[in-house]
Amino acid sequence: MPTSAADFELYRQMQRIRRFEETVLEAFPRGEFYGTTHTYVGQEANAVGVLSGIADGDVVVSNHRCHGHFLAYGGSMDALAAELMGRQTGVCGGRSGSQHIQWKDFYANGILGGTLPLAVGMALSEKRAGLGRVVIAFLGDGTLGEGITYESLNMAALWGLPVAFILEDNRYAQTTPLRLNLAGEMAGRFTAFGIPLVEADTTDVLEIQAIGEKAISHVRSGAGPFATILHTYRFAPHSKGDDTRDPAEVAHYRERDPLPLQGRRLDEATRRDVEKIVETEVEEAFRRAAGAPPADPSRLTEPLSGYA
Ligand SMILES: Cc1ncc(C[n+]2csc(CCOP(=O)(O)OP(=O)(O)O)c2C)c(N)n1
Ligand SMILES: [Mg+2]
Repeated sequence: MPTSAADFELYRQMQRIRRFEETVLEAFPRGEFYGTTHTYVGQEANAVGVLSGIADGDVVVSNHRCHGHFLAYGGSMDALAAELMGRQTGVCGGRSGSQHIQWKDFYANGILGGTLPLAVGMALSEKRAGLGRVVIAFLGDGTLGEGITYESLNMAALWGLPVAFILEDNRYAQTTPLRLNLAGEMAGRFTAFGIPLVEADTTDVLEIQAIGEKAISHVRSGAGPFATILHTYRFAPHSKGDDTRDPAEVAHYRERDPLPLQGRRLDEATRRDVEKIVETEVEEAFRRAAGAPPADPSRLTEPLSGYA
C-alpha cells in the first residue's frame, strides 16, 4: 500500500525530534551548549500528535522539556540548535538557552508549574479577544506536586477558559518515580475542578492525534478547559547523565517506541528516504549553528517578540 501523506508527515516530524535530541545528547559532553537541557526522546508522539491539530494563532505553553513541542509547533531546527549554542541566530538571539524558548505564540518556561498561570492568563486573554483561539499547555507528572497547578486549574474551570492541559506522565520527576511522588489518582486532580479528560497509555501518534483533536475542539467550542493524561516514557536521562532507572525497565518501554510503530505505516523505501532527509537536516542545523556569531550581550534586555 502506498504511504499516505499524513503518515509520512507524522513520521517525519517525530524523526526530526528524535534525531535532534539524540544529537544534543551526543554533543553535550563536548561543551558545545550553554546551560542545561532536557530531551524528549521517547515522548515524540505526544507533541506531534497533539500539535498537528492546532490552528494559526493558537498559543502553546511548554516547560523545561520543550524542544519536541517547539519543533512540532513548527519552530525552526536551525534556530533551536543555534539557541542551545548561544548564537545570535538562535530563536531568542541566543539569550534563552534550552528551556526558555519563545517564538510567535510558543512560550516555554523552566519553572515547574510556573507555566500554568501563564497559560491560564493567556487563555483569559484569548477568551476576551473572542477570536476562537485556544491555549495548549504541556505539563509533566512531577508538576502535579506544585501548588500553583491547582490554583490554575481552579481559575481555568471557574472562568470557562479555552485551555487544554496536556499532562505527559513519563512516570518520573527527575529521578523520583511516581509512586514516591503522587498520592491518589491523576484524573481526580482534574475532575475535582469539573474539568473533563481523556486518559490514554499509548505511544501511537494516530491515537494521540485523535485525543488531541477532541481536546482542542472541546476548548475551541467555548465549553471550558479540557485535560488529557498521556502515559508515556522518556528513553534518555532526565537531563544529561542523571539516569538511575533500572535498565530493564527502560528496555521494556523501548519496546513501545513510537517511531517504529509509525514507521511501519510507511513503505520501506519511503521510510529510509525520510530518515536520510532528516539526517541531513539535523547535521546542517548543528553545523550552521556552530558557525554563527555568539549572542550579543547588548541585546540582553531587549523584549522578545510575541504575546503583547
Ligand atoms: C519550581 C521548580 N522546582 C524544581 C525544578 C527542577 N526541576 C526541573 S524538571 C523537574 C522534574 C519535572 O518532572 P515532570 O513535571 O514530571 O516533568 P519531566 O521532567 O518528567 O518531563 C524538576 C524538579 C524546577 N525547574 N522548578
Ligand atoms: Mg515526569
